[in-house]
Amino acid sequence: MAKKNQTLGEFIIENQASFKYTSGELSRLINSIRLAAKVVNHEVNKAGLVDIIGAAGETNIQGEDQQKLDVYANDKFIQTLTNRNIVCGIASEEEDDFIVVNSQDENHQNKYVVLIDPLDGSSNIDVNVSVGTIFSIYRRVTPVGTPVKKEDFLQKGSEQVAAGYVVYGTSTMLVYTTGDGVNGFTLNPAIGTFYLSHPNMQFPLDGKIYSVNEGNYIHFPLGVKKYIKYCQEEEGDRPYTSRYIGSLVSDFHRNMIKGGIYMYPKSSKNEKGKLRLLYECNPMAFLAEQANGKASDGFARILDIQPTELHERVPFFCGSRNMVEKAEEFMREFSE
Ligand code: AHM
Ligand code: MG
Repeated sequence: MAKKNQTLGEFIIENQASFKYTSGELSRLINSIRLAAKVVNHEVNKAGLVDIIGAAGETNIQGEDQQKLDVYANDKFIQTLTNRNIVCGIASEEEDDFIVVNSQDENHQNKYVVLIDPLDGSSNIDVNVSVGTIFSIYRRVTPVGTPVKKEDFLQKGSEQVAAGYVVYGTSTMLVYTTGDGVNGFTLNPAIGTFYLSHPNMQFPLDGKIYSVNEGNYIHFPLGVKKYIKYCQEEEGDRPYTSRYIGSLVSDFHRNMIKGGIYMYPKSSKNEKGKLRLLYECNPMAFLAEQANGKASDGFARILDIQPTELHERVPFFCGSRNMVEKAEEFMREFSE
């Protein structure tokens, strides 16, 4: 039972027993993500400041080059997850291939693999706009005690045991699910603790916000063009409002709170859209469904797609259930 003002640490311990595999391993894993998120948050918040200090010559005295933040975030998440010896494999947007974690534990008992987008929307960093980390967790399918293989990562989204994101926004939040609803925790930066601030988050069934990069309009499939026109029509509660940050985590987070749809369709430029199935769409789709929303590729459920490649892309329609269903209706009717 979620209690307001509970810390994330307390929440994890209290809810461990309700999770179907209760070894404590998943709890330790989420704790590691919490730790890495705090470290990355600290660095993200200094973006810009480092430039100011740099201009005064201080970074040169240290002899350190400013590391790109997405590379920094990638290193921190991988380091934290491997140092604590709790996963058997990691896949990341920043790495071409998956990483086999060599457990120091002789019996090599780790059961979970993690897929991450360490800093999504990182083109927003330079302009002080919110970015996020996305994570997805599976139980391995190959035998425990052996090095992980590709098939441990290429599982359908419906097999996820946990997923979540961190949004580095006006405040920093960690939002996650273990398949029993979605809960959001806000970081109190003064003491470095996440508190449960948004228990049992739910997408409103309907919404009035549509989020899509309309700069790509002429390249979109006809169904998407027609749906966008529908959103703009003067009728009933329409026109809807257009809001697009260009940072999936932030657009999703806002839509979950206010009601809305996020779309990254395929286009004549990108046959499969832009977003990656394994560490962007699947975790967001799992969260959406757990929050009473919906996620689709325009025709079918995201979580049912059998992945074939680590970095494969997929068209993505996600958010308030009625809105996603309406977009699917247009996609079916005007499919070319
Ligand atoms: P990234 O992983 O390279 O940051 O790309 C993913 C991001 C999403 O967060 C965002 O919704 C989308 O790309 C924006 O793309 P575009 O600039 O094409 O609208
Ligand atoms: Mg990304």
